[in-house]
Amino acid sequence: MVIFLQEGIKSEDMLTIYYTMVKSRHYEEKIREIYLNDKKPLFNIAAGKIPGEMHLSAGQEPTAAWMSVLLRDDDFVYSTHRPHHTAISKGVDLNKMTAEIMGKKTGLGHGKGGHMHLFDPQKHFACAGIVGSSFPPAVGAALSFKLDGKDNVAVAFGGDGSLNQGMFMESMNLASLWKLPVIFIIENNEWAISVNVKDSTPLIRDSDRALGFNMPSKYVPDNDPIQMYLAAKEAVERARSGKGPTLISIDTYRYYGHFEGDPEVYRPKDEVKNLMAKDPIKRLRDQILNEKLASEDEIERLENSALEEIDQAVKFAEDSPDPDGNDALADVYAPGYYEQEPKSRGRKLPMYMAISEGISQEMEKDSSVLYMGEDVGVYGGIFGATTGLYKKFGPERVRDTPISESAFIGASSGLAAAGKRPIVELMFTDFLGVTFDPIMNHIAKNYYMSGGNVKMPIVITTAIGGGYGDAAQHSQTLFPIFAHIPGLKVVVPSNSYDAKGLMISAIRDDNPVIYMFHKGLMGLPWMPYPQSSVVEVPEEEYTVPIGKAKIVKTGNDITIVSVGSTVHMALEAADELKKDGIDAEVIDLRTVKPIDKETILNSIKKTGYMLAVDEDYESYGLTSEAISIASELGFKDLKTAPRRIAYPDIPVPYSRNMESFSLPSSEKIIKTVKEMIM
Ligand SMILES: Cc1ncc(C[n+]2csc(CCOP(=O)(O)OP(=O)(O)O)c2C)c(N)n1
Ligand SMILES: [Mg+2]
Repeated sequence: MVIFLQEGIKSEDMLTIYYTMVKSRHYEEKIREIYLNDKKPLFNIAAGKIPGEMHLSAGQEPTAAWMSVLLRDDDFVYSTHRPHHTAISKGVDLNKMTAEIMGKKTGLGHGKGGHMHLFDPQKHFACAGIVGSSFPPAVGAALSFKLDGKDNVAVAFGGDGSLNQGMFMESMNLASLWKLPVIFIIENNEWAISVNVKDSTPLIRDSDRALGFNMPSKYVPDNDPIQMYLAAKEAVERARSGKGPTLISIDTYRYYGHFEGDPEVYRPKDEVKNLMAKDPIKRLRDQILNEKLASEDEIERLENSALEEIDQAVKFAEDSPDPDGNDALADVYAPGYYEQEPKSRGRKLPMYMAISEGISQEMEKDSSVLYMGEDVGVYGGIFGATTGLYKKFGPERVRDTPISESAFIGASSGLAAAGKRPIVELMFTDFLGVTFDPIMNHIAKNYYMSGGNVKMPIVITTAIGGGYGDAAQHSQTLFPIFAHIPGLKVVVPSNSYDAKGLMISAIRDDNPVIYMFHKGLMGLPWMPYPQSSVVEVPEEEYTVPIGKAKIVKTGNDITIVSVGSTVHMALEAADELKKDGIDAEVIDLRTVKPIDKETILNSIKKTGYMLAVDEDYESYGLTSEAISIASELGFKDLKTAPRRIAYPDIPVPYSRNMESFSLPSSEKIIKTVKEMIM
């Protein structure tokens, strides 16, 4: 009893930790048995009751078991590709988790996520298969707690392999900077697949990483569940009392291979045997007996009860139906339709003011809306999208961030899961490269992988386009990179009316919306813009439906499909073409994804010709998509092959002549239209 009393640990807590560890261990052994059964030929991952890869965590139980006594259901946990012990420790529904692992309809994600992508919204647990990706969403959830004055904590797990990920460093920095209630846990099992931590990380102790972020840390040696509990207790208390984050690193070990089937050529054969000799469960059991916290019989009863729970969960999963093939099509986008018609015509505003007005009105109405990004505060955004918001809503809700796009854009998924409606600004779309993982693999897919249980109401605003000599890294458009990813919506306003309405729609949408504004349409005093982008904007709130194109000029002779900047070129061209007796119809797509096929097809039914015009690269781009819609679904209505004007497949050049040579223009449109129909 002495040790426990000295440390101030309640005996029932120790027994709960023991129970959790035993349950996790037996669970892994059971899952392994089921997984390996029927894997013929040996380790054929496509065969057997459990699809896919399997990463087991037997041996690592001490890293997580403390959660069973120190965390509440409403605390958040973000875990890794090796998640079962963490899920069990957080109290995730074992029936649904097992069903998910078996790919069943009754699973946590209805069979869409699988063992690396478990989401339990009741227990606020999530995990992911991208190494290092647990950290940004934990920062987001923690930010939400802090903003709401709650005493919750968010816990993020990562392996030794995640120690050198940018997402980890950026998240540590944000958490420390903003004093967020996050606990970062590094489970150092020495191996990242076959790479030993000595060959990846030049640190004496992983916890030393915290020094660079002015963050307190704890190092737990020897896979010790009690030391881990004590370290975590301090970290949880620190977080709950508003003192900020802690990094805990624990030396742990995994008994099985990186995945089931791993030939383990990289580690000495006797390593596991030596590790098992100091098994943490056995050690804790001995300690409990020595301290007389429970008798042998009581311990046996605990173990049997864990086994029973597991058997029940396996039975539930095995008895559950498989999903049908076409169930795959559900849960890509959250439903929800709203329409708010404008009541007045309003006054003329440039696009940047229309955008900030829309955001401002939504922020006033809905306290869950907040805006984060670089220079979005006092500065009002490099392109003015947040003009006036900082003054009105203050630094908490209009939040300047360090240049850490992975962390703050990644944090938006945690904010959304915790009930916020974040808007995050990627200053230039060209910077997408440093933050694509959170967008592509988490924000876009969490709703689907969770079987429609975790919504991601996030707006990512980003500036697009060239025409002002900013060259190859600040002038791109890149619609298709976003539009290609299921789960994302992509909107592109061409004028101030649409800009405000689409922004309000995007904020209210329960799905992630990429809001792409063209710099040359914003109406900024220091950048030329077409007068036709400055139109009347109603003062009150209204929506522009996402997924609905607009015919901005009706005509009978040819359909010009355009978006953003090219709408203005198309309108100018249509005016000129009139002089030659050509009556062009101009479609402003307004939404790139989902694209409005109906409006395109109805138009070509009338005109028989289609020209798609876009400022993005030609190959695999928006113009390719428009042409494929016309050819595949409207072929019978076409009098000649559809054509396109797009950016040539070259990086954007700097010098004026070269850039204007490459950009679409009204002259190019006029010339192509005449070639097509005269
Ligand atoms: C960003 C990323 N890079 C590489 C991988 C492939 N991969 C999956 S697990 C893993 C090793 C991870 O090691 P560690 O973080 O120590 O976790 P452990 O497997 O030891 O639990 C690698 C390289 C991945 N999933 N994500
Ligand atoms: Mg590892």
